[in-house]
Amino acid sequence: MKIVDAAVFVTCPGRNFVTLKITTDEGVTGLGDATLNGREQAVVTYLREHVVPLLIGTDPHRIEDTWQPLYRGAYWRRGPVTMAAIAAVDVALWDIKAKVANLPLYQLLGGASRDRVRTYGHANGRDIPELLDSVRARQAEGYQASRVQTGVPGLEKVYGVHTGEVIAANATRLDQRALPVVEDWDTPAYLRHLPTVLEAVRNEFGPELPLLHDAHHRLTPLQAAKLGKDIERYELFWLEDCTPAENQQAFRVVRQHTTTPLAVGEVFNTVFDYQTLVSAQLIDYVRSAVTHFGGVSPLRKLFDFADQHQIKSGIHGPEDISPVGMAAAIHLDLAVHNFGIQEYSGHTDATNEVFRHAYTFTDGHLHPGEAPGIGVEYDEELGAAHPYVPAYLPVNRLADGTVHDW
Ligand code: CS2
Ligand code: MG
Repeated sequence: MKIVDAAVFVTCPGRNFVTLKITTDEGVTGLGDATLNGREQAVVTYLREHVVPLLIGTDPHRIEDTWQPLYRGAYWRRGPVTMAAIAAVDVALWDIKAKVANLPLYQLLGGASRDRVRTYGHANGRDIPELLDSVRARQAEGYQASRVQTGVPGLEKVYGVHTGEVIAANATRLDQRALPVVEDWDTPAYLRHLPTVLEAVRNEFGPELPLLHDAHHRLTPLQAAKLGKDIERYELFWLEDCTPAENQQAFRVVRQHTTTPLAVGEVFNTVFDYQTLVSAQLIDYVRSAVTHFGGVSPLRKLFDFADQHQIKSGIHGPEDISPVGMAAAIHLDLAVHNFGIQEYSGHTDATNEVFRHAYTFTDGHLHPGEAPGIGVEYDEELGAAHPYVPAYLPVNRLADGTVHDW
């Protein structure tokens, strides 16, 4: 079997997605997600100019022997653009291999280790009453765990909070604009406010509801340590991205002050980003997505490394991971031993029409389905009807104008 074509599609059914489609001489095709939110065209060009020419004529079954040359042969290895491009190839080749075997991908990854995949949804509100309504709305949709994010008194535009209830399945993300929206931030105000938010949620929903919170890289290590300690009594499932994690040593400060479980890694793209965090037991969940981490092949290796330290998976799954990337994640979630939880925001109706998928969401759990491959079909005609729309992620500034992590 040989690869005879590899096409890159960009579509925007509510938000931009980049999809790679590899075609073999026997007519079997495979899909990969190459979406890098806010930098999509960089990956499109990387694939079309530097990767596709290397794929034509090669054997699609040699997944590892395709991945390694793309990683090592680039010389300038790692990074979000490179690893998103490699991820798309890796997933497309796994899709082809599983289709040829006439098996759903999870069967090639060792088979099911559980019956279904537990998820968490996004609950958000400008204020506490709106947040409580949003948690109830997620529960009504079947979610049995919720990430909780609110506005901060005195701030106008805060991460994770949309004016009015934005349910990803039916609305364009408000954080996408032709130029970056400027959001505002005040760490002391946030640190004072979050414990009151969690107190209110626990009072309303009790101690059992798994709650997650994303600090989105905004705290210093000491601020993260203080917050982790201040909210211990609310027993979060995890506190995510509490401090920028490029400096892995920073988590030693956080870890020595709090037992709040820590999740990190959605912006990581190779195992080296985790080396100290995992080997020194500084975190509890690894967050990378198939799409940003070079594909199923390396993410599976990361989970095995994490498992040696009793660290679990928590694959990143907001709506800027396409249904292709989501499907690949769910197959991996079903198969790996050290599964933790899967983030799942759902997608717009228009997205689910472009990307017809076999995975299902029932009672807060996902299942990849039994379709051969990853179980996704891309409708090229419908996809073309939603042309690319330039869009950036927001930028964050403090009251004095200083740029801060978004
Ligand atoms: C967030 C993401 O879901 C999360 O945990 O960190 O929504 C993140 O803001 C986006 O993926 C950025 O594109
Ligand atoms: Mg996050």
